[in-house]
Amino acid sequence: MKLRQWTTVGVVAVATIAALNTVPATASRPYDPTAQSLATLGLRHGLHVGTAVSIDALNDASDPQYRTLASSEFSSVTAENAMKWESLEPTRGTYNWAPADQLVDFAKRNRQSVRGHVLVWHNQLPGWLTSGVADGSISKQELRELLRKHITTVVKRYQGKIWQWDVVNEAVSDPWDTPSTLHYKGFWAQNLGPGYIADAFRWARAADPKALLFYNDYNIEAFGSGNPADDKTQFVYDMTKGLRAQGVPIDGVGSQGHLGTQYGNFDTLQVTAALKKFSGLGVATAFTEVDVRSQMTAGVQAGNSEEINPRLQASAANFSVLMKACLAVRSCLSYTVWGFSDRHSWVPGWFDDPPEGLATIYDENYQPKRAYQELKSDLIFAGPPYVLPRLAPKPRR
Ligand code: 9MR
Repeated sequence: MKLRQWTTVGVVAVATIAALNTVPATASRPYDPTAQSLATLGLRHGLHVGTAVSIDALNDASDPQYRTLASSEFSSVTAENAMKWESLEPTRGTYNWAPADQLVDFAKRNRQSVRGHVLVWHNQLPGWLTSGVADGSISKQELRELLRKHITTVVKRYQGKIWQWDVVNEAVSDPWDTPSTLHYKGFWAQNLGPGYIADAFRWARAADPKALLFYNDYNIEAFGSGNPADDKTQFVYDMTKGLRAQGVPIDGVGSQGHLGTQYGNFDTLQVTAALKKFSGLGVATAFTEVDVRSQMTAGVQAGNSEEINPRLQASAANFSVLMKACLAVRSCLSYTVWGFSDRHSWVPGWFDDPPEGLATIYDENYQPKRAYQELKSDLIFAGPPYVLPRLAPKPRR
């Protein structure tokens, strides 16, 4: 890795550390880091702490706390759905920019960075596109051109306003898919072949020379067997290495971080090792969609604390593992939660057999949970020599 390709985003951090060290610790009002937001505490390390934002929740006049917390606790925002293709172009040729524009304006007003999500994904595609391909009225050649046009249009519209783009999302299969040998899966790979990945990054770069371009996926928090046939992290690592070797402008790998307390998850050192290994390729890293769900047993639903407490504690521990690993690795630029309150989380609507929930850092009444406090503690207690300001790569040409 050539050092000049990296810039430090520590200037803010150094300034903030200086500010923290000289904070008005007056006798009447001693400085209290626990009273600071996650955003402020993160920026001590040059780290952005972000959240996915639901535009519906943002616009709900009866839910003002959502807006308050979204604007005050986080230094980065991601559109939970508003920048997906089906939201942007529900009718062929007619873009509905309003919700995505609103998110970008919200971020600007609150001095937040924006993670753009998502340019190429096999889910939440417009019906006209998938049915056109299915009935043969859209040819493969036309499909490729439609993808190029979509990426170019969206990236150009927000050029200069997006810090990190999730260019390609979830391109790789899981061990439970058929065939179980890991492979490039889904609509785009099936119709265009895996070459669409390199194309997408090149088209995104042509449309915005400065945004950091990310590949984003789940279940890549730590390495497993090291065999790309069954270790998704290794598969994504090899893919990234290959793309870099071909000169494809991929600047980062986003690890979503959707965890569950019922699984055997990872310890901080395993996750740290994975982030370090990815940084060895010269790419930035980030946690992009963190949440830690739990099974909502009858006992949990009945309010049984013996069942609730271990879940909240395990959830907090998993949030913390990812945060500590991120802090420990200078390439880890941001830590984004996928919604911040159990009032607005994709989990209960998605996992219903058995039901799951309790996945975020605030409860349904916007009370901070243990997970929130642990993230805060991690940010407060971190510092040199092990936790240093972030290092961001220069966008690759
Ligand atoms: O949180 C999103 C939810 O509101 C949508 O219904 C769902 C549709 O697939 O997508 C959710 O967000 C996903 C994200 O875009 C990509 N990674 C997985 C997230 C959770 O499913």
